[in-house]
Amino acid sequence: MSKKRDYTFSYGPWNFSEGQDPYGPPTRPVQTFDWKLDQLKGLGYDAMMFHDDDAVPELDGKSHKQIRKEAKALHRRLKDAGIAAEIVAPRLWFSPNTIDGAYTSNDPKHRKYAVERSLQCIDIANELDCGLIVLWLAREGTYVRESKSGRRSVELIVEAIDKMLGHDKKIRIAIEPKPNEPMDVAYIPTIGHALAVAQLCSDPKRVGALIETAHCILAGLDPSDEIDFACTFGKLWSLHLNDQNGLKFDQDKPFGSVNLRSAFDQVRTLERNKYGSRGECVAFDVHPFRTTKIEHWAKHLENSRRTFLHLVEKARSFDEKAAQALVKDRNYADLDQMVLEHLLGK
Ligand code: GLO
Ligand code: MG
Repeated sequence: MSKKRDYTFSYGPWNFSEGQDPYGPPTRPVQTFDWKLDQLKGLGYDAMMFHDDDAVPELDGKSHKQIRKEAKALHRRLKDAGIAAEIVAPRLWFSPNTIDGAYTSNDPKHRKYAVERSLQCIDIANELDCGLIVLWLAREGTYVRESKSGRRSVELIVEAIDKMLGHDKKIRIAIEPKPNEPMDVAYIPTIGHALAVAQLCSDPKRVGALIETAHCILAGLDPSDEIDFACTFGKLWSLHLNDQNGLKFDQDKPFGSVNLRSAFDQVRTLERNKYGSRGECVAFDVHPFRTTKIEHWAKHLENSRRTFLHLVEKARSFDEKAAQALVKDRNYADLDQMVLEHLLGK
């Protein structure tokens, strides 16, 4: 196990969602951005994740100069509050220009919009002193597979990333894969796909990945193996821990709330890979339940962090020597039980 280290925690303003689902309206009123920022330190967090329009609201209607000015003002506020901007992500799934995809839209005007917005996102990140862009490729896929070419789509994604790498010689890009939702089938469903795309880019060293627990589960994969895979390449640059109950809509449940053992495995893997020692954050991409009352609105963030820290202790106190002896003896039955009893505190 690695030496004792502290982790740096992060969340996004969207993690205080209002409870709406496809079948019903919000169950909580919209909170201001200021309120969301004010909660951060008290909850034991250090950094905030941003979409480009979390940082500069309604940016499509604003001039470049105005956008820079607002981003600068936000940077001052963050600095005063001692909060870092962990990532900035272009929100390429709200605009009428991205109905048929962003970088992979069949309409060249819309592809141009997506690239320009991504370059602007880099400018915002620079103002926020943030060197990491996250690409969740929400609409890069299809509802009707015959409507796009898979090969052409991958090429278009690479072209778009190359434009971003060319726009700024230092910026790094972390691709956040997800196999479905909102699309039926997505082009970059797993970490293997994300890292393969990185190799095709003009500067592969600056293209890596962000892993989200729920997205791995939706792809039928083990999150801790996905983490290990990315770490083997030195490419895990951010993380969205949460949980997911099987193959259904993306649930973004509190970390460990469905499968504590899998959460333990994820934390143990992070510890073994010394995740965080190069400044990477542990972010929780979790949402409150629809039933959550206003006064309990931050519980999912508080609880995810608590569970994570308990599991760090569990990973560090796991008797690795005894485990290795069982491995040597191929006594996986007792290894299995040893993990369960460790988690049960027996
Ligand atoms: C949705 C994604 C989303 C992204 C966020 C950052 O499934 O997990 O929450 O992480 O927009 O790009
Ligand atoms: Mg996410």
